Amino acid sequence: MAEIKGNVVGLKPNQKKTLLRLFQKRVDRESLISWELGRYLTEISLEIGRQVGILIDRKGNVLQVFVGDAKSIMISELGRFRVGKSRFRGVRWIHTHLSNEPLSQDDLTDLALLRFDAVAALETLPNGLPGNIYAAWLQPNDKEPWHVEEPVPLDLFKLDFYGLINALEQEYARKIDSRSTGQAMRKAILVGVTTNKLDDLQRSMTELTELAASADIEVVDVVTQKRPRLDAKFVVGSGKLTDIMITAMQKGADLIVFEGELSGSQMRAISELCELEVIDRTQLILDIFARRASSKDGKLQVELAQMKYSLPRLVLKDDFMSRITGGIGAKGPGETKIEVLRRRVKDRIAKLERDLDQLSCQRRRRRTNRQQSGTPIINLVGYTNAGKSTILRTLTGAKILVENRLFATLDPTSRKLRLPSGRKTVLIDTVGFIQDLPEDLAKAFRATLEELSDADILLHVVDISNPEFANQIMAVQQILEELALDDIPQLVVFNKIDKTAPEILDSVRQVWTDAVFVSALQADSLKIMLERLDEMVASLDKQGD
Ligand SMILES: Nc1nc2c(ncn2[C@@H]2O[C@H](COP(=O)(O)OP(=O)(O)OP(=O)(O)O)[C@@H](O)[C@H]2O)c(=O)[nH]1
Ligand SMILES: [Mg+2]
Repeated sequence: MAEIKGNVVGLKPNQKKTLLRLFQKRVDRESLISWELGRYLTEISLEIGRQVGILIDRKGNVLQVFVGDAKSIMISELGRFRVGKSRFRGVRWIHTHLSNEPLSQDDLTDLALLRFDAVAALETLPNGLPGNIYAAWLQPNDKEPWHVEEPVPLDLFKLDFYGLINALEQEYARKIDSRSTGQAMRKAILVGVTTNKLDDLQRSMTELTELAASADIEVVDVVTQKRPRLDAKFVVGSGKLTDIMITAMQKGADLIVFEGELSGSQMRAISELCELEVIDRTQLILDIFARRASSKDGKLQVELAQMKYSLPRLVLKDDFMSRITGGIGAKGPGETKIEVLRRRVKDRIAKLERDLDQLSCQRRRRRTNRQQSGTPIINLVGYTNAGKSTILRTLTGAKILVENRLFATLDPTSRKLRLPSGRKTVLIDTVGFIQDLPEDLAKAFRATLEELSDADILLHVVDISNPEFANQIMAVQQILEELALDDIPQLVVFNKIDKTAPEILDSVRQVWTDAVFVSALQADSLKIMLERLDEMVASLDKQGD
């Protein structure tokens, strides 16, 4: 039943009746609003001394009527007008002002967030007739999200509204389609919030951008915010979130990636509000790992990490759960759907762990054989993208993947390597490290990382051309410590000297006197590294005697 919404307290019965009669009004579909309807609105507004607003659909029907106060008006309960992402809402929002003022920031934000076809404010003249009309609509280019028309008196306002909206909507749909079909990359806004220094956050955002690229995600905007405290519900402030939503709409983003780790309820709250997919850094890394995993071990380990990550976050996704659990499996007495799902995930985790244990037994046998042969094992370790695989490839000619992305390598690869002295060794390449390695991932990759403990020597590869190399060294050392690998003899290899400024090289050489400096792309530069390895292997032999 038709009803007037908003600030209706104190209205006289005949005023309410006048407002209710708005539901019988129609606008022909070519125009934004007719003079007659405008006049009806301003007259009743003047009489009740409050703003009056209406929602009109594409056919020109009045769908809802709202009453505000003298200065403002709010729209509530829009849920049932929701539409797909590629379209506008098919509804325009027109309300009166009691004076001659432009659209407010709230009006424009509503336009953008609620994807109205248009918003307009109508001036109420002292005699109750309509004055100026202020209209605005969304525009699909990248400058401003909306176009605001110059105000004109309503009787002079001429606009082919129907034609305009159709054209705009087609343009929007084209933009959106180009990203959802085929090869086009997903578009994301990266969001970082900190209670500490913005500089530190900035560095993490740079790495997050690289992670996104490694997951084939195009970054359309990077948003950072410093707050005294993180918002419990949305992490960022609500004003910032509004900005993010508007930018997402403008630039066609369908994903928000948060730098920190989000709880299940935060993720859900944000994605429900924005109608966008929301993930955090850990999920992004898991996603990259999932795309890269090719061996049986790798796949099992990634799935295990994903399951462990999702277990504590399952709690809130009701509809998702009911879809999964609907009709499948026996439900124990008294068990709720969430418990059923959790139990399944736990079962799966247990199974994955068993499978991985088995694989790690097999590996252990292989490794024992290798150790018994007395061949020294040299393991490449280091920050992701440092050039580990490139070194292995240059030295052994191994046909392995080398790529300018984070986490190009997931599965360990080993090759025989003969040192200048003629000594035979085994050189192993492994998954790269990253700062704040997600715990679930570290746990899941236990088997892979465990293998490092067999190494006789660690070749710690550092990308010295990366401005963050010092922090990266620390991050790697910390992970080695956590894995109790920090007592294995280590040779620090500064790589990519071909693209590093000489001043930087000089100053690092002075501090790191035990390290070697190479370019993995130039085989010659690796000679000195091999000689040092020879020395280290020789001293291992002495220790062994
Ligand atoms: N200019 C230059 N580029 C290099 C050098 N070494 C490696 N690269 C490039 O750096 C990128 C990363 O090399 P990878 O060998 O894949 O690095 P990685 O350490 O194995 O990385 P992950 O497997 O992702 O952990 C590639 O684009 C390489 O071509 C070097 O000495 N100089
Ligand atoms: Mg690699």
